[in-house]
Amino acid sequence: MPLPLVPLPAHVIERPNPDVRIDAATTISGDADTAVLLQSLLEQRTGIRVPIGSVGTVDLRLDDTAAPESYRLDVGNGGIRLSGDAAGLSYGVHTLIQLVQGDADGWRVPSVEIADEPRFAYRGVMLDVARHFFDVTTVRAFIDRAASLKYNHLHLHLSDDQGWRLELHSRPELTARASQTAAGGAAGGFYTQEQYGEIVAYAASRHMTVVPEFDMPGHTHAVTLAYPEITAQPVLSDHIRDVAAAYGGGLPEHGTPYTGMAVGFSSLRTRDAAATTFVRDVFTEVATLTPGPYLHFGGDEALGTDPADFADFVAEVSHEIAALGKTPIAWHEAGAAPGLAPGTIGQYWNFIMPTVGSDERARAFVANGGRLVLSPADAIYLDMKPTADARLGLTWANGPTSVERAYRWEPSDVIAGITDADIFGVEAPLWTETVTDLADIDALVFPRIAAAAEAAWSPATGTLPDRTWDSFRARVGGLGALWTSAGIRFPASEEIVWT
Ligand code: TNX
Repeated sequence: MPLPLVPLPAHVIERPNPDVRIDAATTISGDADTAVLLQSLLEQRTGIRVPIGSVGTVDLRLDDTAAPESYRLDVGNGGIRLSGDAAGLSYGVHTLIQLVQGDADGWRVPSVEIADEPRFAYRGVMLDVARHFFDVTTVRAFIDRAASLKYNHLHLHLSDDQGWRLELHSRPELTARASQTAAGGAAGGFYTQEQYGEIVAYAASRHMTVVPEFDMPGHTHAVTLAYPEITAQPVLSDHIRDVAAAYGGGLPEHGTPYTGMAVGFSSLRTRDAAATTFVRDVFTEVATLTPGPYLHFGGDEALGTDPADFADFVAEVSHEIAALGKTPIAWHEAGAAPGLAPGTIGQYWNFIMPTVGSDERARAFVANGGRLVLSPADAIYLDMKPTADARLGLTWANGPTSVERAYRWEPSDVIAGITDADIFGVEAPLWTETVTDLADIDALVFPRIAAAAEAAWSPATGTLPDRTWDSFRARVGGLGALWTSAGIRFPASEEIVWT
């Protein structure tokens, strides 16, 4: 049985030494922040509140010479020693807690030596808070889940046709008029700036950077409620009518809240000076609220925008964001624009086998000095149904998407000509048309969020004996008790070998 470690560490040596017991005699010493994290995770898992002191059986050492996000964990000879940089230490704690096993005598940690560091610098999860709104408590819970799998970015999709979810003092009408509704007729909501600050700070305490997105020029129907003069009339294609017929929500009407699930009908009036001012206002303000280096401006599915207008607009927005001292990120469609700010990061959301020129658009970001975040929809869109009979989720991305499909893909194989150096990282998005609360989030994202974490963190497929689907389904299967103790209501997927 492989050790239940997910994502798989870069180097693991299992040793024949005796296990280390976690019991009333256990103590923690060293780096204070990580000690508190370990104490709370150990208590959640074992019920034992291990004291923090100056001499510990578990010693946590900050090592400023360690590679970014790396750690070393040494379990044996009666003690546990962990070292790394600040982020690495917290990842090491999450590895350690995965190793804690219950037995007839209590709790034990097997003797191992681990040296670990991430393959990719950017490891993201996305939460769509526009289709449904999630309160700060739920976002914190989502952050905890992601951090436990060594993700380091939280992309918040803060605006879409169904609502605008962040208070902006420069544009008060957005939340005053466009925040109170959501998909399916659910109640909406928005984050005050103080609440957004709480999310950013909580994420930072878990070594996660918040990446805020305002999606444009499409996905902007909510803006019609606040600033109708800068938005176009909805384009009612056959797709929009089909979605309305299949899922309800009616047809979008300019200036009226939209609660359906169709995409691609709304657009800013990109050539209007007032739209340019709007864009500058929203990104200038969100930049001041966001300590992280990235601002995401969407750019996907702008089917209601003329292609030439689209190209000029996304180029202009990317330069606005760069002028604010931030790195722009856009969905891959924006790669079609010739004038993007150099270094703009592209987020690829087409399939593992690219279609309709999406690979060409992705390569354009790299040619322009940027890198790619890979979110192949048929593998790691966490909103796809996991099985045909699942209560929640969509199926458009060749769905349903099994755990095996979420696992079996290799980042460097997706786009021809793209190598590890061009790949900034991997992000697993959760769109929330069908998702309303934390129980729904758990039901859809687990265990596929663990598969995406392994693509983002672990060495490439095939480079380690355990970097295989068979090993993964056994390793995840050993994490059920840990997840249950953390309050995660994960579905008992039949693809996983639960132990
Ligand atoms: C496509 S992929 C979208 C979202 C939807 C999602 C549903 C992409 C960048 N946009 O607007 O919510 O599909 O799976």
